[in-house]
Amino acid sequence: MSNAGGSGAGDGMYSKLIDDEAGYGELNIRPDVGHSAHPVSPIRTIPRPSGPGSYRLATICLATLCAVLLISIIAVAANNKNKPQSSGEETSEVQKQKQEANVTALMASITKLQQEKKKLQEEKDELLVRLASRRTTKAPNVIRPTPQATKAPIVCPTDWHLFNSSCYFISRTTRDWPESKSFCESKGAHLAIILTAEEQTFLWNLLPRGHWNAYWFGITDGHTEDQWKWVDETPLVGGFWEVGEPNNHINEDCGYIVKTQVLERVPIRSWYDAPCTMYWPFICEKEMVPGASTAIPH
Ligand SMILES: [Ca+2]
Ligand SMILES: [Ca+2]
Repeated sequence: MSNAGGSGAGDGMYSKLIDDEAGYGELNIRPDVGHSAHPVSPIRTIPRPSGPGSYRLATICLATLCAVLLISIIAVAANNKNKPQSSGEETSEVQKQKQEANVTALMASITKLQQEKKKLQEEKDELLVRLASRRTTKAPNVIRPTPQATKAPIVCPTDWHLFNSSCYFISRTTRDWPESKSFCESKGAHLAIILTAEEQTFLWNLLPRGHWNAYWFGITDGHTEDQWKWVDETPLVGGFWEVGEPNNHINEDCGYIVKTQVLERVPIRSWYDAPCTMYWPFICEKEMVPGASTAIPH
C-alpha cells in the first residue's frame, strides 16, 4: 500500500463526504485540509442553497405550495360560482312563475274582453234591428206641424191699455162694486183679476195720484167672510194687501187699489177692503185672443 494510494483512497472518501454534506446544505463543516499539523477550527458558513438537491427541494416545495394555492383558488372560485348560479336559478324560477301568472291573467283578460265584445256585438245587432224596424214602420207621410200663422198683434181699443194679452180699462166715472162689475161685463170684460206683481205694478202705474184714489177690482169675500175669490170664482192666493188689510172693518167685502200722494207707497202693498156700496172708479180687464176682434161693445 503506497501513501499515494492511501492518499487517493482518502481523497475519494473525502469527496463523497463533501457531496453528502452538501446534500444537507445548511451546515458546511470544512475538515482539515491536507491533514495539516495545525488543526483548523471548523468554520460555520452562511447557509445557502447550493447544489441540485437544494433546488429540487425548493422546487418541490414551491410546486406543492402552488398546487395548494391553485386548488384553493379553484375551490373558492367554484364555490363562488356555484352560489350565484344557485341564486340565479332561484330568480329564474321566480321569474318564470311570475311570467306564467302574467300569461294566465292575460289569457283571462282576453277571454273576458272577447265575451264583452260578443255581448256588445249582440246589443249592436239588436239596436240595428230596432232601428230598421222603426224606419219601416214610420209613416211615410208624417203630419208635420205647419208653421204657425203669424200672430196678429193685439191692439186694444181707445182708452184700453195692453199688458201681456189683456186690455185694461181705467174708469173715470164712479160706481159701486156690483155696478162696476156689470159695467165691465157689458164690455165683454170683467173686473180686473190681478195675479202677478208685474200685472199689479203695470196697473198701479196707470193710476193717477190723489188724496185717496181708490179703484175697484175683481175680488170679493161677499159669499163667505175672509174667503176671497176672484170674479171668475177662483180663490185668491196671496195678494198685494196693505199691512193690516183686509180687516173687514165695517163689513168690507170688496177689494180695491188705492194710490195716494205718498211716494213711499208701493204697488205690491196697495190693496184694501171696503163696503161694496161705496162709489169708486174701477178697473176692467179683457183677455184678448190674437187675431180676434178687438172691438169693445159700447
Ligand atoms: Ca169682508
Ligand atoms: Ca179694510
